Order: sequence, then structure tokens, then C-alpha cells
Amino acid sequence: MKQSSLPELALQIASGEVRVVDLTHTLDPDFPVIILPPEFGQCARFRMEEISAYDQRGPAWKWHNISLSEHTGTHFDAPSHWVSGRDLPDNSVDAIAPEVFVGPVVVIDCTVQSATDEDFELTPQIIEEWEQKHGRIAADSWVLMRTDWSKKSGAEYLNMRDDGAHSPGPTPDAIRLLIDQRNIRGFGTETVGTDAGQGAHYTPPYPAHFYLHGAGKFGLQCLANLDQLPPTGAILIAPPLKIKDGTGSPLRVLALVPAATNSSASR
Ligand code: 23J
Ligand code: MN
Repeated sequence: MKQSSLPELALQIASGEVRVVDLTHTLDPDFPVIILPPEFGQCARFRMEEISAYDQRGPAWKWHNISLSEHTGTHFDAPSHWVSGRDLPDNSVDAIAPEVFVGPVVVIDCTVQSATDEDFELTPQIIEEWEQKHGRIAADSWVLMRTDWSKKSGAEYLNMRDDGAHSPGPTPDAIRLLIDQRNIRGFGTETVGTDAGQGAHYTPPYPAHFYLHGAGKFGLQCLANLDQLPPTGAILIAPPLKIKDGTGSPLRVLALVPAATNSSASR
């Protein structure tokens, strides 16, 4: 058996040869959460209250109680989140095998199109053009849709109008291609959902959620710093909290990036 190269990896991280990139937004009460049509239950924002701060409530310590939704901030979606995945085995965050929380990631850069089209859709054709440049997406990869949407804040992030949110996302056919033809591990975005802002209007509604989770695949939303990732060659580390029967979880998402490939990151 080949000798483990883990000691080498530790040295590469220490020397900066392999960079650790944080793809996570800070948990902050001001960070927007998804707003569903008013007839549905709603997602809670992050909240934090002080228990003590080196004072009479606790003279030598500071700590907080926090509350939030499974789907607040940068977060992971498990198959049990959607009705299509409700009967799959091991479909909640506490039951998923830990080895799938570490794996290869590719990034499809849609920043140019998303800058001028707030409803930009990732299509099968764009995926196939990306593959002509960067190679076929390997099975069990994470696929991230880069839009630079993470650089927006406040009302511009959700971009709500009378007819709902306007933000980029995949077409149903693009998601089906990634699942049926490429057998990806999951799909991630910089926006508040894996679906486009107008995703409720597709059949089925929210097709990325419907097809991904029905196939036992995962989602990542509200990612940041995708501009620091190469199109291929990075490793994603994305373990959700171990919430009993949890449908998702806020988490710290990290990427291991070989320094040599930094220059191939677009921009
Ligand atoms: C519930 C209903 C629709 C959507 C979502 C949640 C999410 O985006 C989510 O955070 O998983 S689109
Ligand atoms: Mn979610």
C-alpha cells in the first residue's frame, strides 16, 4: 500500500504551499435569510444573547446563547430537507457518512453573466463548454456555481421584488445533467438557495432542491470567497453539525487549494 502523504500535506499547509480558504460568511443577525411566500413558515435569522461577560453573572468568563435555523447563513442541505429525499436511508445530517464531507470540488465561473443578468441560469451547454476547457467533472465532486453574489449585502443580496427573489441559479436540465450524467456529490451557490431566486416557478418547484435531494445529493448555500478557488484541483471540507434528524446545518466550509493553481483562478 502507498505510504500516506498526510505528513507532507501538513507541511504544505504550514508553508503555504497549500492554502486553506474560508468559504464561510460570519454568523451575524444582519445576514439575510431566505424569505418564502407568506403562507409558509419562515427561516430564523442568527441571534446571540450574552450569558455573562466577566461580570457578576460569571466573573471569569464570557459566553453567549445562540439561536438560528438549520438553514441560516452559510449552510449544508441534507437529502431529508426535501420531500423527494424523505424516504432515503441516512438522509439527515447526523446519519451521513463522514468521509463524504471531504472531497474534490470544481468551480464554474458565472460572474460575467450574473453581473448583467440577475436571473442568469446555468445551463447544460455552459457546463459542457466548461468541461471542454477544464475536463469532465469527476464523479463524487462538489460543483460550485460562482456568481460573486456573496459580495452583495443588505437588500441587494436577496433582491426581493413583488414577484419574489431575483438571483442566479441552475436550470432543471443542468441539475439533471450533474446528477444523472456526472453523479456529483453536491451543488453549491453563493446565493441564499441552491435554486434560482425565481426557482418556485419551475416544474417541479425548486428543481435543484427536488432533484439533488431526491438523488441523495447535498447542497451548500451562502458560500463566500469562491473567487479564491481554481476551477479544478481544490478539496472541499464541509462537515455539518451533528443535529439529530437535522435537515441541514450552518457550518464552516473550507477549501484546500494548491498554491500553484492560484493563478488559474479567474479574474
Ligand atoms: C425551504 C423552501 C425553499 C427553499 C429553501 C428552504 C432553501 O433554499 C434552503 O435553505 O434550503 S429554496
Ligand atoms: Mn438550505
